[in-house]
Amino acid sequence: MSDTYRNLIGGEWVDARSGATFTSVSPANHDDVVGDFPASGPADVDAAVEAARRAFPAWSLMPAPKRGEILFRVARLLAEHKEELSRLMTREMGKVLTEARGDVQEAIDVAYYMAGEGRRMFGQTVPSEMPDKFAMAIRRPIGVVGIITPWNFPVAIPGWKLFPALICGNTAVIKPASDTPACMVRFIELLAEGGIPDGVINVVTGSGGEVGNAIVEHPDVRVISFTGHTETGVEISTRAAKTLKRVSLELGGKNPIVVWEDADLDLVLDSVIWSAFGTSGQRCTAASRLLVHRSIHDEFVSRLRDRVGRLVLGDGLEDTTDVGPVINDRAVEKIASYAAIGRDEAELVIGGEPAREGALAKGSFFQPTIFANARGDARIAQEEIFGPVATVVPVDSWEQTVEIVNSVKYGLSSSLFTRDINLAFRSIRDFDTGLGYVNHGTIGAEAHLPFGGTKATGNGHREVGQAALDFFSEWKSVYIDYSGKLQRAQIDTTFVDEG
Ligand code: UN1
Repeated sequence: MSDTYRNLIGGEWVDARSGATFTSVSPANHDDVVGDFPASGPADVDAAVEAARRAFPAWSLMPAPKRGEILFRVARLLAEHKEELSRLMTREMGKVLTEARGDVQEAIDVAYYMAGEGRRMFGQTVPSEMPDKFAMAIRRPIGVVGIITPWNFPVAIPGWKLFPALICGNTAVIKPASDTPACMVRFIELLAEGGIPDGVINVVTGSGGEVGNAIVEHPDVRVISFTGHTETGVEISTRAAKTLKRVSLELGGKNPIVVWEDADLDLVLDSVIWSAFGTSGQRCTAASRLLVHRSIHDEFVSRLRDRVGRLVLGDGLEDTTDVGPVINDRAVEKIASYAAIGRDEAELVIGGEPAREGALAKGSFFQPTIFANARGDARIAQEEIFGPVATVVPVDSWEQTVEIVNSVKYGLSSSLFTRDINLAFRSIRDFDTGLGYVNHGTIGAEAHLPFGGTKATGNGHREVGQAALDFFSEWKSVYIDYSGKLQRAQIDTTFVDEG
């Protein structure tokens, strides 16, 4: 059964001005059409930005604790609808139901965290260098923010971006990935039901070229927050520079799990399966490189082959499924092309092909795949594949391990399995990534610590936690002089060294 969905502009659910539509289909079964959505364009974006601009004064002047109360209500509503949203997510983008529930939970966690910020949102008060003068820095809302989100976390990531933006007093125009518009529309319906006023959040569905670019180039949009491919991030940053926007980019990863010779292999195997094949490997944080001490490489590979061979591919709504589909057939082709490259570069241990047996033929599936005995500089060990493919690279020394960990262009997540406390601390110091794990895989970041990476993973910003408040607010430093006379900073003070 397919449904017709609309854009949300200024509190009204409306079609695209052009009347054009596109469809979203389930990656587990392409015959299952999830819905029809507006194929919007720049005119729709203009209307959405105008609505957000009009809603800004009232929303930004509402006391932040009141905005927080609305977010608490939103959090509770999301929790009540968790199962429904999770099922829609699995249907629309494929991840298994347990993981879809985790995705919705992540948005709930951020909603609660940011709701609480309504009563904190700490600024800074510092002593002035002058007598009878007060000094502080406060956070101010910025204005209309543009949010462009990916399909792999279709509820969590919109929540990561929207909730801090809203608690800081901004209004938003948001565009979902073309593969997951239903998740976005349903999520936003719940936010509206929770009491977010008309015009504070506006949703425009459509392509990156038509809708994304119009948001990025709009002169009244002051901030862009984007998660997606590195090339798109560079393009967005370049376009946004013309209107001097603040831009936060969360881009690719090529995340290593390092397995040292003293590691607990049972724990490693559980963690590798979860980190490499969860969400069919389609997380920015997925473990796609397994740097394994040569002394245990062969044992590790053989045990991993057994575990991977038992993974059941299928529709994520079925309890028996371990690994769902990938997002679409273009993804299957891209992963297959990397598998072909991998066959020349390394030893194929298991998988390596699209999966088309039985019911799988109706969807976009790829076999969980392991390559072994690869070099650290192989393309499959350097480039982001974004699918259920992990490459094992044997390592001999700690120095070589650090070099290989840091040899990729990305720097999102890294993990080390060892019982050696000294190596554990060295990994935290020396692995050049924004997230570091010890005796835990590369996925599973929590909502209240900064999320993001180094190098080509982004442009230096961090999401969620306190860091998100810094991104979505403007500092204003305030000086109140109650001396009643002219006091010149840096001039009228006597410094200790001057007697
Ligand atoms: C992403 O893949 O872009 O740590 C986000 C994790 C999740 C978030 C992933 N909490 O894997």
